Amino acid sequence: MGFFSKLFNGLKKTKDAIASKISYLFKGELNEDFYEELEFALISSDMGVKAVEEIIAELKSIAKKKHIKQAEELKQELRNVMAEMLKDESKDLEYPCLITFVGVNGVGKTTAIGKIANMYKNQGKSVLMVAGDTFRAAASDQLTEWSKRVGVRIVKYSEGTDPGAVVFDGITSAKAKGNDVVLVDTAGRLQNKSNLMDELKKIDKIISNKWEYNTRNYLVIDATTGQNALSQVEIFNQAIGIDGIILTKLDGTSKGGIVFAIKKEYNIPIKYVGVGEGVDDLQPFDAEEFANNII
Ligand SMILES: Nc1nc2c(ncn2[C@@H]2O[C@H](COP(=O)(O)OP(=O)(O)OP(=O)(O)O)[C@@H](O)[C@H]2O)c(=O)[nH]1
Ligand SMILES: [Mg+2]
Repeated sequence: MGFFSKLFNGLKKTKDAIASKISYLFKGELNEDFYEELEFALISSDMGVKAVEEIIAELKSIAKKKHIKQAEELKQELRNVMAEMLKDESKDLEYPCLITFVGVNGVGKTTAIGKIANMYKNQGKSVLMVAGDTFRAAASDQLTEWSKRVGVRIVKYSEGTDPGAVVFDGITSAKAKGNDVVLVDTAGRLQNKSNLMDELKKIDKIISNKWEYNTRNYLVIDATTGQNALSQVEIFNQAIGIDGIILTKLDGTSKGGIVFAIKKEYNIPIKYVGVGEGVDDLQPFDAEEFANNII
């Protein structure tokens, strides 16, 4: 199955959830009841109040401007407004660059690194993985497996090593070898949350001191968590600043509407979406494609 059919299938639950709530609305005359029902339906699709209010206001203004009288004619406009809202306006990455992957445990950080390493490798970039999750021995084993599978270099140390030291050595090594892309894995769980944030801040500081090129902090979020995703964005963004979101496990949930809430509340672009466990099941996020798929 190709990625687009996978994305389509991956988003099927989200699409069905939204479609089942709104499709019957787009009939008949456009009036205040229509907007109210649409607002309610979208909010109950995990899109978040702010995003929905903006979408409704935008639709009203379009309807006025274009003299739209029938609800049906507004459906395509809804798709356009959604695509516009999700549009990524951040600058393209320049190389060399170092990307740090953060997120609570089990969301799919290590898997995302494997998939993204593969993507870069296929583009002809030289990639280095850095096993910054030293909390569990299995973590660096898992990343090592990916490095072998994809065929890229990895810097790793034994369990319990200071992750800052691993990152430091990773950077030194990447500079010596002239790598284009450095992908840093981090722990998702430590003794407690404040330990985790302290550790991430330390890693972030070492990176900003030692790596003078481009950096990005990508927060990996499991789409099945729904609204809880927002508090994860809040916490990690406050600790180290988040430049992009990777939304995984869209294949297993109807809660894909959360991308609107994240974009609207934090103005952080969605960079990648994951729709499965295979090496090709993660792709750059495309706002147009996403909006087409759910409307
Ligand atoms: N269905 C599905 N499963 C995924 C996706 N991404 C990751 N997974 C699975 O989720 C599980 C956890 O993935 P990891 O990459 O180990 O997550 P992590 O964030 O590194 O976890 P910790 O290192 O424990 O913090 C694995 O079984 C992955 O195969 C996805 O997009 N869809
Ligand atoms: Mg991991």
